Amino acid sequence: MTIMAENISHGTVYHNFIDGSWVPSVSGDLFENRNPANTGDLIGVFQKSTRQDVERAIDAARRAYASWRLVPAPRRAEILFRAAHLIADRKEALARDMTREMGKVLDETRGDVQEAIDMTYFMAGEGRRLYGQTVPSELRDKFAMSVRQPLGVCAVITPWNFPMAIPSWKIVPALVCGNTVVFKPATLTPLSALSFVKILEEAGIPQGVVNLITGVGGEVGEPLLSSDDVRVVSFTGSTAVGRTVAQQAAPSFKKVHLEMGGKNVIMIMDDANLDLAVEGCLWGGFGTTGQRCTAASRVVVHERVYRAFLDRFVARAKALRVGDGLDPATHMGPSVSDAQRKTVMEYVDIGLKEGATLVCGGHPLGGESHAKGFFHEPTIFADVDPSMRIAQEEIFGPVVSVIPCRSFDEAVAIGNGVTYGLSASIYTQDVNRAFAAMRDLYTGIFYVNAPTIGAEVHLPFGGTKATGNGHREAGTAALDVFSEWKSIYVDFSGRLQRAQIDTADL
Ligand code: UN1
Repeated sequence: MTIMAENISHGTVYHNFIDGSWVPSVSGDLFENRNPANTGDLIGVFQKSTRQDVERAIDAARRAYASWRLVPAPRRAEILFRAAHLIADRKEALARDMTREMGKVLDETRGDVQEAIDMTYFMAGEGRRLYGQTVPSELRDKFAMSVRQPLGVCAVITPWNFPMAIPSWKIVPALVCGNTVVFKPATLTPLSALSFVKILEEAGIPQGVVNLITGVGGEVGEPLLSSDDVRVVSFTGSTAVGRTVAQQAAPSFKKVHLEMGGKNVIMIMDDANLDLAVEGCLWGGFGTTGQRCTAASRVVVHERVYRAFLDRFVARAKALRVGDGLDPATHMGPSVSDAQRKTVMEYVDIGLKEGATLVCGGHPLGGESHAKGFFHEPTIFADVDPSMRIAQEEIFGPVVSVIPCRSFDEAVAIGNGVTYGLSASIYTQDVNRAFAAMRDLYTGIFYVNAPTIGAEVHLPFGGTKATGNGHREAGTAALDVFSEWKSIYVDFSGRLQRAQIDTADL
């Protein structure tokens, strides 16, 4: 069966991918995916899957694991290298689909696809490494080593804001380590997920090794989380859902990797290059319409440069053009959905009620040019108190809170004073301050003279506190999520040697 089932009057119907075939859900139910910049533009119609579909996918992945784990890792990696080539060949088309699907501007969707290419090449390289250790034994004629072993079926649950990059961060390391995958993408971005899986299929991934199930969170997620056959769950999304994932996965003792919310801070010191800081705050705050877990939604500014910074920041934010991400003149696209934009509007109300000063934006955009999408003005609140909800809670939209501070120490305290710990940054010319901040901000990612976004695939990605549960994805750290250690001792002495006891034998 082909990837596209049929072209019916209301759009192209796309299928699930189970056990090497593109198949409809047993439910016969479908859901629509529409362009958030123009809701008249139907991207496609996707399967609203049920427990039964998920169980079939898990079963296929469980069976495929028996042979995939024995494929030599360098051979597994060859398939991944081919996949990386294919993504690179199709980069422009994939980026255009992604902009239509979730709204961010083309430059950014090209970056998203590039991140998937980078990750796939990087992890394919790991196929010839996957290093373990060989260490001396404490006993004579005995060899000691540790090797990475796969775990089995991995459930991959991904968000809509990085529709190809984040799936690649999870699926590719899972595969190179020898696991099999059941992939449940966000309901808002099934097409990018499907294109990624289609490329893996074309690159030669064997039947059942990667399975894709589209559908609504609870219905598809619950059976994935409760199944004894699923051994790893890797989830990126909100902290509230992450908590549920951890709870549902606990009874079957799955390895759970959670990558959740952020309330990231840019700290601007009185010696900062202000023009550079303004550029960083625009990109960090309004890039991806503020819909990144790494978004710079708080800016803490030293009182000596507060006014000068704020004036320039507001002037530049007011000049940002909001519109369809496919239009090269657009700086910022829409919110991904009506619900997401409503959340933004609610937080604008909350900020006003809390007494923050609205200095830029604050309204949804309508009118002829914006009527068909979920557009909202870039919004800046000034004179924000660090305890306000707009300075504490993740908004996931184009809203930045600017907070004055009197000293470096106060900036660090405000920076750390949230429940999240993903990314933070400082703008300063003072190397001493830069190093102190690097050490003292309790986050998983830190930048100097750059905004809070822009992580590269070969370094660990993740956060502390309510952002994560101790794991990191990307970099070789991702291998620790998708493999576990086995320590192996080979005694070639021909006699019983007792560790810790036969110590006299030098
Ligand atoms: C996310 O915000 O969910 O560092 C991921 C960045 C991107 C990845 C962001 N490379 O902003």
